[in-house]
Amino acid sequence: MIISENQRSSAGSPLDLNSIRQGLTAQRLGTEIHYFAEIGSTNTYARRLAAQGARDGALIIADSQTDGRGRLGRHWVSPPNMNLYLSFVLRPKLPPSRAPQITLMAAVALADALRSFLPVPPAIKWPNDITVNGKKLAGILTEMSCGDDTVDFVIVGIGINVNYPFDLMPEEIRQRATSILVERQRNVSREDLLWRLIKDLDRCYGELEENGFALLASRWEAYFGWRGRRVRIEILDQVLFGTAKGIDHDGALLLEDDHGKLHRVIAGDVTPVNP
Ligand code: BT5
Repeated sequence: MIISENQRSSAGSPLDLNSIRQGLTAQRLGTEIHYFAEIGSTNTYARRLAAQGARDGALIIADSQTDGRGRLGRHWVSPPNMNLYLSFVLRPKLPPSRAPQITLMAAVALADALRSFLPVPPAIKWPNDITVNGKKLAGILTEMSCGDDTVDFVIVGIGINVNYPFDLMPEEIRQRATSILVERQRNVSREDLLWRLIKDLDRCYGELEENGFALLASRWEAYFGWRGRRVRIEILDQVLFGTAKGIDHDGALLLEDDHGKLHRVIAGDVTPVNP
């Protein structure tokens, strides 16, 4: 990415990881931290580290990304020193069929962490966006590697717009994106938010393994703003319309079509439509 002088001079300072390490009480997450001032993509690096045997909970974090990735080959805009770009290597003790629950667990943890930094509660947009007032504040990219009956590793990549001023957002995202700064009208400490996120994700990850998905699913539903709303779902080149009913125990979105038939949607892009 080419950064204009304007963007450079407006950027904040690099993350202070020592202050994060000092207060960290998480049992698994963040016990190994790899920091980069700039990287291609923290997810790509995390995959490589995981393939080389990185431990459960290893954290890769960067102050900017030159090739930040979204789903389906999309791009994640990642300017320096104002946002958070990070990936965790997880090695959950779950069968591969339950691995998709990791994305939903991460969304609950992320929404929990963001709550106290925002003037209004965040919402989850299935499956992987955190929105505020209908605009995208954060995204999650989960990538996994599974054996026949075990999950080898899951990479949970998270991008959060923190102190990202509206006028520095490129045209491609400006109308649909927001940041904590835009919502609160003042900067927040990225270190405080990161520390909080590591704690909340560590807690939710433990809950998923120990108590199963049911409780997390109900918390997910509480953040899901579109239950009962008419939505449009794009699945590759197919488009489906219907009413969002929530999620099932595997984390699939339940969609009731216009004939009353229930569909389980396991991947796709959802947008609300007016009734
Ligand atoms: C996502 O994809 O929302 C997942 C984003 C995950 C990014 C993190 S950053 C750390 C880690 N390392 C990586 O390389 N990735 C992860 P998706 O649902 O496909 O959304 C992508 C779309 O969101 C783009 O096509 C844009 O429309 C929009 N977008 C891109 N950058 C954005 C930003 N900074 N803020 C809000 N929206 C953005």
